[in-house]
Amino acid sequence: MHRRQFIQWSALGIPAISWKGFNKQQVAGNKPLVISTWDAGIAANSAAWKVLRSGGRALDAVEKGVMVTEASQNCCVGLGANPDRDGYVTLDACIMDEHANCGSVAFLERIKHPISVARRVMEKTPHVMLVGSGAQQFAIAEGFPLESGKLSEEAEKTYRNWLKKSEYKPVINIERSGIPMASTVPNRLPNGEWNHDTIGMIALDAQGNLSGSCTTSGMGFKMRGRLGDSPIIGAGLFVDNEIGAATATGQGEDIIRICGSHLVVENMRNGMNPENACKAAVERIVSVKGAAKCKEIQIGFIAINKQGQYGGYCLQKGFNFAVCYADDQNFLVDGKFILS
Ligand code: SD4
Repeated sequence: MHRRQFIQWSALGIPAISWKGFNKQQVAGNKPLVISTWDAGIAANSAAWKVLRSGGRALDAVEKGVMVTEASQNCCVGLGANPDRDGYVTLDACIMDEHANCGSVAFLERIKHPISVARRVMEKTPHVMLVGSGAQQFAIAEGFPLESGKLSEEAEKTYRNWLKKSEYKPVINIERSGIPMASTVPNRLPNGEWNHDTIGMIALDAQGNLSGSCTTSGMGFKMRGRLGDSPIIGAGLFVDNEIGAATATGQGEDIIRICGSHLVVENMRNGMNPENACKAAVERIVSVKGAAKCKEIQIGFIAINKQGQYGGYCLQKGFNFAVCYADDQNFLVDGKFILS
């Protein structure tokens, strides 16, 4: 479809789709709408949806949504997650609203809700990003309690296991589809590894405004001080209220290299629907890194546009995302992938 035609159709409120490729993702008008990465996105979407269904602001929805994941001891995000290689959990998060206001924290320790600290950075400081002990000091000054710093039971076990070899393999887990998850702990593989460690969420509210959030414990057993894409505006998250919003998960170093989420939004600005915009960003990573090296990593992008269309794309089989646009519509979608 030509760009001009897309814009004309969109302006008329007509879904910019080809009938051959018809599916719900490409239908405009899913509003309000919230989507988020991975299976933990279902519970997070439910919390976000409560805000959206009552006419609330997308910004509140994306904060409340990912707080559920951050608070869960049984998840891969937040203080219950895997530590760095020195045994400390360090958290990164960012948030962005419909006015291009944004806030971010990184290398934050012993604070349960990094996403809320990121929002305070956005709303209460003249800055975008606070890191490390400065971010922690700011959080405490804002009334966030300082938590114990003790590893969760599961993370302690996994860390002890990792210490046996202490092998430094800075690679995000590739989801091994077909391997059943440990039944008691969602997102844990039976060998104790997390399946993934991030949630990115983007939402369109009833007023037609967009916002996004992204929060992570980063790579398990990373070097102390390592940051990925998740707290970096433009890499792990980007929102442009005229066009759309995108967020990323997977190997952060490669997402940063292409300013991934910003690229996805720019692709939408140039007329692509959300799915194709994500696909083109994944293709960019393959062209920068080379297909052979890409087999060792996973990257997934998800996006929504101003018209209420959504989509996602990833490098390898195994990535999924959660979509919610009605009380009874909160479901997982398997991301299409480019490597076979
Ligand atoms: C990072 N992008 O720190 C994050 C990790 C991630 O699922 O998404 N894991 O690089």
